[in-house]
Amino acid sequence: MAPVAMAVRALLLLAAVGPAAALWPQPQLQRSPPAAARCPLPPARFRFAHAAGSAVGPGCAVLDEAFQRYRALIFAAARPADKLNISRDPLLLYADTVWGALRGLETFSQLVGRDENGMYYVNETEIVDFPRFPHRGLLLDTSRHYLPLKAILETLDVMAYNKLNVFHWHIVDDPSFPYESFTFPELSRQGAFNPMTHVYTASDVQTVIEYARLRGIRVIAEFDTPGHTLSWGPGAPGLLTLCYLGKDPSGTYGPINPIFNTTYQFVTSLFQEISSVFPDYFIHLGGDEVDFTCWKSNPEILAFMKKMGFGEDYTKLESFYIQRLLDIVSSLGKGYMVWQEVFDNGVKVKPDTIIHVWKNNVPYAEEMANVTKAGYRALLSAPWYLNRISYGQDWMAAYQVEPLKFKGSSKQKDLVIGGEACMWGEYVDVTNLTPRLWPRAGAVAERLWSNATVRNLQDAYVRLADFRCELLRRGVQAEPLFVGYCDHEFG
Ligand code: CP6
Repeated sequence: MAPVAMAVRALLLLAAVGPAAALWPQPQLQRSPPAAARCPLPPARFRFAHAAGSAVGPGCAVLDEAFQRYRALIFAAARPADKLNISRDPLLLYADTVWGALRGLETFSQLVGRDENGMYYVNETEIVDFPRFPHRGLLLDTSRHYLPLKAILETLDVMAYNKLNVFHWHIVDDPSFPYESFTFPELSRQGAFNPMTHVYTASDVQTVIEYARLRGIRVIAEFDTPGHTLSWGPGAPGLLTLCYLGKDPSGTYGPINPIFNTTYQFVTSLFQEISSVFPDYFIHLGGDEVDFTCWKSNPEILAFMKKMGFGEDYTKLESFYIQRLLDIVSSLGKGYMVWQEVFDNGVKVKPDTIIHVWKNNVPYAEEMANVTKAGYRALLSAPWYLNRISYGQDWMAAYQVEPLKFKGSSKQKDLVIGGEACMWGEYVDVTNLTPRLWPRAGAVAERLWSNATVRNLQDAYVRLADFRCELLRRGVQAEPLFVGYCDHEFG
């Protein structure tokens, strides 16, 4: 009997200071005194400022612009008549880096509430926070459907609200090549759905990179080869393998042709450009789902297989290509990420390579164990395919994943750098991207940010439903988790 009564008292205590601010993702430590002071935040008087002795002052674009953004977000509906003559001790935010300060500003913005009279306030709260994993990504696919620049930028905003910090840009694939290359302009001229309207110009790409940087988000571009490259064909004659029907070319094409020197000259020039355009140390080189049927049909490839002593083993040919590609990209001073097949096929990769685990044919935990046992860094996506939807609350399955639940030493666990939610584009374009992503990607974001012990579904439900209302308030068309309503009215 006693514990029940105590639990109720505890609930009442919380109620007495108003609803505890629901934060998403949950910080590592959040503490309010039993009778937390309520600090009013009159919009007209509120200022973000650099503390005395801070290593960063005005003139740092990352913080100056973040101050403006968060002021607008917090006081979105502020009336000019709001005035209150109360001066308070400053609220303090300490961070080791400007990127940490950005995360702290996001948390602060989520702490701000509004009372019945429309007054803004924060309750006295102490928060200590840091991410559990350094790589918290989201993959967008702009090849199956073109996503307008504006949709990408808006997604970057919401990523920052969720403390996600890596935008994995799966920019080209079989159906279209929207990346405008200055070295090979024919690629998008002939490979984009529409070379005038459905392309990312050099300026668009710079806009994405800078917009992301200002929000503490890295941009990792993926140029997936040797498979998933059909759209490259028209703009790069001779690059793809010609498939045969018996003795004659069938008129269709397969993966990149790995047997010609011209192929390697082409990829060298293309990746030279990519390494200079995308400042991140890592490039994602793909390497997944290579279909061997076309290679098997081509007599020149058969002759090459024989000459190289590969027998019937086409993974050897695949590895031959990937190995050369990796060496090219290394020589450009870049690190690389690859899909798990590259590791599964035994390709020799640099020790700092990130292996991206995506397959579900074998339990992904086994793959995480194997990759880390071999000493490579692992990135998890297998349980986080947000493009897949089903009836019901499928965010819960994504939420319940434990990335470190596999057989292995603590040294192995240290090699897990995080994960990525994937939004493959076969059935997704600008019309349904946002509601399919949010708040579902938030489940992945919290798993990657918060402590491993934060996994109570009921608690997460309440906070995520609340966060989803906050997303609506911020103008994001996030879908509902379940039955309910938001306090604010939306058109
Ligand atoms: N495109 C590319 C895809 C997928 C992959 N690579 C994919 C495979 C299976 C599912 C979803 C996406 N569409 N280039 C695999 C990494 Cl279920």
